[in-house]
Amino acid sequence: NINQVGYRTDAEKIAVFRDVTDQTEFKVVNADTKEAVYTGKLENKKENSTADEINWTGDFSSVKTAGKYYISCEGLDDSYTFEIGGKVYSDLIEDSVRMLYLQRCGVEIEDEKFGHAACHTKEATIYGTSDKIDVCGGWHDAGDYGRYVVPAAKTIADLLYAYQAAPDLYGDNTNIPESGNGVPDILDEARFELEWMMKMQASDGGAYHKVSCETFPGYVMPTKETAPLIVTPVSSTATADFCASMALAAEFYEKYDKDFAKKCMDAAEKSWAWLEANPDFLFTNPKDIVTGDYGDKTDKDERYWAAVQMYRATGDQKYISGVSKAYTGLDWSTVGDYGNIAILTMKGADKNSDLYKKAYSAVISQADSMVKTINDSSYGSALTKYNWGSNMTIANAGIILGLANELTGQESYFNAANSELGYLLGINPVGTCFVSGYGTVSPEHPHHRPSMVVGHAMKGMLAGGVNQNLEDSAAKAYCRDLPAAKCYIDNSESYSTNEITIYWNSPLTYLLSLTEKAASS
Ligand code: 9MR
Ligand code: ZN
Repeated sequence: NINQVGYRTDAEKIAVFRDVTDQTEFKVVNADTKEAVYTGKLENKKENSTADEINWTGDFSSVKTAGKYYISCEGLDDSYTFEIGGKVYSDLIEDSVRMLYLQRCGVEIEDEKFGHAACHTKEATIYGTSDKIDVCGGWHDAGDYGRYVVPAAKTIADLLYAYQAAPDLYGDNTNIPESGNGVPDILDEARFELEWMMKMQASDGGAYHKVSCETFPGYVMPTKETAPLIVTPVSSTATADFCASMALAAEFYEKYDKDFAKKCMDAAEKSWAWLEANPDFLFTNPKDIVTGDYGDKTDKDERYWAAVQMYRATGDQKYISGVSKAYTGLDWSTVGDYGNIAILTMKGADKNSDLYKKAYSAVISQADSMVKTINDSSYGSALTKYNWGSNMTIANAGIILGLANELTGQESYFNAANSELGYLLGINPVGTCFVSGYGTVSPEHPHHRPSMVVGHAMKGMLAGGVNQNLEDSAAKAYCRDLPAAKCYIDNSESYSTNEITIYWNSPLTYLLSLTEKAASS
């Protein structure tokens, strides 16, 4: 199993072998000339109990000449052909963001295959009232067309921090309507979501949790989902995430549009006031709206992120006066590490402050334990358990490792971050590159309504990936006899393994940013 999208010229290069009997060697073969350019040893024999395999690895890091290659090993099938090169991830980075354009709601989408007229343009009713508001805009969350503030905030954070990590990677010509306007397209794309989020702010400063219809639609294009839209009540998680996103955004748009930056900051302050006025807020989703829950047991980590982000935006200590510990998580439900990233990458951060030190040790201790797990795993995976959206968790681990590398300059963190990228792009027990349209074998039947209607997968979407809990009928049918790390099925009915979301794509973008930057420095 190889990284199907390719290896950077100077990076560590690993292939994983299974079904090895008495072989001890492998060869790297030039795909054009069929000449072996390198012979290496199979090493690191490991039993992988989650994949129920015995694996070996082959290290061919010393092959540094750009070109197309495959791996051959006597008695085994040849690997897929892969590339070694300086810019193997450029298209992937661009498409990982352009996918968000194709998820836009409320506006006409221009695309040869996935274009459509403006969808979801009617006003929405606020749950339990007859009040109507305009919440047009934003991205469809996933394979469904709901729009939810909590996962939106994760996506925004990933995009803006991806841009912060390596601004040079992001151009102004990725074929979105704003291309050529002098603002990097990734910021234009994020702004599209931010403007929608602003519409989700209630007059008291709180953020409504979500807008969707009462149930999920059939397998139709977004324009065909015409049931009434309902905005569900304010939640403290959505409000804190909103606050953090707006405070972060204010920083990035200052250079391009001062008025917009100010609007972001005003919205952030208003939501902060709501958080202060509602310290013990409990929220449960109305049960009669069966779309995505994005519920939570605690809002402490969201409040931590908001506090740190407000401090970073204003320099005012008052925001962090109540902070006593660093929280963790880059999930939609645990977001503490965004607070840690905010302080650790803040310009002029006081490295001796309690806040900085706690954030630093939270990140490094997670990274250290991830490195251990990755080194113990024959596929270089940071996970020992695979839940819904495991590919996001893998990408999130890569982000923590990339950050640890940035903070310490230690190569072991960089290699581990690259392992997570390798896992996502093909070095995994199911031999799949999890990004549609990339690599040799990738999702062709994602649970993504536009792709299902059009009849083939939109390009550049990261599937949720392996989920050992078998939470849909296709997974139950096709994966029931499989070992945990192989519970994935490229079937459009498998929403628990093969759906796509905006917040699974965005950590891939961020991970790519961090590793590209580290590779070039
Ligand atoms: O990503 C979410 C995952 O962590 C949860 O386990 C799962 C079940 O609650 O929901 C996932 O989110 C889905 C959301 O509820 C609706 N839109 C599609 C999302 C991805 O499957
Ligand atoms: Zn829509």
